[in-house]
Amino acid sequence: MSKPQLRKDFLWGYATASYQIEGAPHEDGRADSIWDTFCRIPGKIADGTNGDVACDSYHRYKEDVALLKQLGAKAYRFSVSWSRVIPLGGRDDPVNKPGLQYYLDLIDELHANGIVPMVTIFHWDLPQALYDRYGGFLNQIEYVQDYVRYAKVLFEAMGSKVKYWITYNEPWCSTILGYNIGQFAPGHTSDRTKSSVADSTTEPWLAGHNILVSHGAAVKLYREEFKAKDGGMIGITLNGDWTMPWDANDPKDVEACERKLEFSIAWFGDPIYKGTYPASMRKQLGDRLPTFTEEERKLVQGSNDFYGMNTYCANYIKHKTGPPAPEDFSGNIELLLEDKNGTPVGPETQSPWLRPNPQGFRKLIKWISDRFDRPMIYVTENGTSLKGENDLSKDQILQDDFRAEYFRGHVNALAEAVTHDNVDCRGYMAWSLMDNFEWAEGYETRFGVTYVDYEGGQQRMPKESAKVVAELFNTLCQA
Ligand code: GBH
Repeated sequence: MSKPQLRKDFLWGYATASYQIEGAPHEDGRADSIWDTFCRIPGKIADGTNGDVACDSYHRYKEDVALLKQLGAKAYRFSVSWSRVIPLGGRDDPVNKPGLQYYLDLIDELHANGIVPMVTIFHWDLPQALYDRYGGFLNQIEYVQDYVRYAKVLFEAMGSKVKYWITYNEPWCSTILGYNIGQFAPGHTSDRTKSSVADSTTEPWLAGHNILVSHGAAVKLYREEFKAKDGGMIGITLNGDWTMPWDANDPKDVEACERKLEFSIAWFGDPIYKGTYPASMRKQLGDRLPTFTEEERKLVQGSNDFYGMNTYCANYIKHKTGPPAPEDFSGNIELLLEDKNGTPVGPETQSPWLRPNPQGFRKLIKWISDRFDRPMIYVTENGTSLKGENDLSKDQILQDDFRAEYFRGHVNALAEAVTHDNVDCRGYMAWSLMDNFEWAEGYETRFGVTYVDYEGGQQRMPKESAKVVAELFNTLCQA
């Protein structure tokens, strides 16, 4: 068998997201997003923090770009804060020039340093004004038009300089964590101890549907008015992790694994690649899952130029007996970290949900490739936290062998999938360029290949893993 390798022009680099790094929430006219307001509610963020300062990247983007260059990155995936560009968010609301300028400057700085920008249009930080005005995602008529106009502002301003567009980061998180469990903004859940509004049994499915339609509408606009002259590609980024049966000898656990992948990935992927929701979801959710009108289907089906893949870990899956709970969102399964024999799915990290499993990565990328008929794939996030990292001294943090080993395992698994499993993968963005605001976990959990000294003047210091990532790609991308 030939040696695993990657294309010579393979695009590798690092990812971040606006609310997690920028800070400056009220500078130059930016208005609140749903994450600014969510962080103010006591108890929502583990360490009581927020993104008010984060990595101060609004003021330090030149340092960020210098860092990328130092690390040898070929690309940088960042996201745009909608409420920085259009503070009130809506299609008739004014564009905030200085806010937009920040991203234009960042893009120019990237180009000046030979780094390819990959722009995520939406990474969870919906303008608060749109939530207040009409409930955000839940109002299709208003939301789709507002999203498309926002996207248009970006295409017009940056289109000539951006070849990679991502409409949404992980709609599963915005919908399930935001509208079912309530762990993420805007915190909707049927659990009345956590939220006084909302219905977990219907809202996530409606929100997901409207997100898909708005994605399709933005792609249509891009293809009709920008693609020919700007020559870029546009796609969506979906998250999902590999599944393995809790009891490999129980066909019901094996089936449950497939169902779980459908509930997390094919929920969005099937409409885009096949034009319908997965049968397993229709069966369990009935008409709580919206149906595509012919017009909606035309917008959504075929709307990916590439598939953006985010994944971190794997899970063992055990089928549940008895009917699914009405608020169930995973296909009536239990998600477990050990199998029947007590074998852990991977070593512990700082994130309770994250157990690294490199071979699971290889199987998952093949599953995605097979299910969606071999799309061009860009891995848009992959990375790990490290148990207790935040409690270590700076010198110890810089020696992050566990993270380095994670990247060795995953990047090699990727090269195997490309070389032996007929997967068409063109790029890989590690999560993350630097430690940053880890949402509901605050700053306790670090995901960076670069240490950020939040208290010591925001110094950025590359960890061992940053060196390893560069070595891996420099070795693999020679073909
Ligand atoms: C990504 O999501 C995000 O895009 C990125 O912003 C973030 O910093 C990064 O991961 C690291 O977390 O607690 O059992 O409900 C990753 C996908 C899916 C991971 C939901 C956490 C929570 C599972 N996420 N999951 S649970």
